[in-house]
Amino acid sequence: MAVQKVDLTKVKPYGDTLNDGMMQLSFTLPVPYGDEASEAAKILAKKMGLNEPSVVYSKDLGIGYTYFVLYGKCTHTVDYTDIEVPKVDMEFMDKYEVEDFIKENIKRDIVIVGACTGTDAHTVGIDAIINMKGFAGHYGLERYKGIKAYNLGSQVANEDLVAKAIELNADAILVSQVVTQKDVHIPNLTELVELLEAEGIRDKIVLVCGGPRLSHELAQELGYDAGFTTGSFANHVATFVVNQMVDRKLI
Ligand code: B12
Repeated sequence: MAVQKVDLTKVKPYGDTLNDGMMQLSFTLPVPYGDEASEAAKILAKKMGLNEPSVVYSKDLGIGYTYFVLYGKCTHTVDYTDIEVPKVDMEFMDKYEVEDFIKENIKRDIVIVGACTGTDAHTVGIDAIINMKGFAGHYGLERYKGIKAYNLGSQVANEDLVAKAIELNADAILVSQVVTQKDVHIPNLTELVELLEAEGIRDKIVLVCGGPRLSHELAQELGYDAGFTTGSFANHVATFVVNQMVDRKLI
């Protein structure tokens, strides 16, 4: 049987056969559980461009709310060949290459301070990057020779992070933001940039943020040097930091 070729200029979801458009959605509507609720879900799906919508599961959430799982055939396509995603575009070194790079090009220990800031209590992301044991087989920055890494934990106020960075004469600040509900991360990330500018140290520091719903593009828009997201490890951010230090003559 000949394999059907994918037209990357007109990509659409795949279920059973190529280009059938099949998608699964899950969502909640603020209406009481029942036939009318399912009908409302299907009407909504049609308006979203899903043909033949079918509610395959619905659950009464109580007090006038219903949860749905719905299948439908997407009528839209995407031109994949036209997509450009801004990202940190560099050859990433591994831990040992970063250590050699520091020894040869910076010739001193570098200081990195990190925290999950604002009201955000998610420590696991920043721990994955900084803590000794690292994440998914990638050691964290604490284990790197030539890097003195300080993890301040979560729910750290921007003022405290800046004070610690000044106290330690930090070369780089790493910020983690995991909660993005109601865009709560935007004013928080912006405030840090403003505080660093007010202290006159923004230009002397490599400033990086990261988190599952952050992007390099957003980070740059907010005044950060880079943004890292899901799938990033300590060696990625370490490569970026040491290169920035050399390129911007921060050594
Ligand atoms: C564990 C967890 C918790 C734990 C956190 C414990 C802890 N010590 O961290 C607890 C139970 C406390 C918790 C609480 C809450 N949580 Co929670 N939580 C999670 C969960 C299940 C896993 C997060 C995690 O640990 N991921 C693993 C790490 C390794 O991944 P990561 O953070 O993405 O980090 C990687 C990259 O993003 C990147 N990275 C991250 N930071 C940085 C920083 C830098 C500098 C760099 C370079 C890279 C980088 O590198 C990491 C490694 O690759 C997620 C759902 C999920 N499955 O993701 C929800 C989730 C994050 N939580 C969520 C919510 C809503 C909450 C609460 C608000 C719930 C509530 N109503 O109380 C509270 C928040 C409290 C607060 N004040 O922050 C939502 C966030 C939704 C949103 N868009 O904002 C999620 C997505 C669940 C959901 N689907 O609704 N949570």
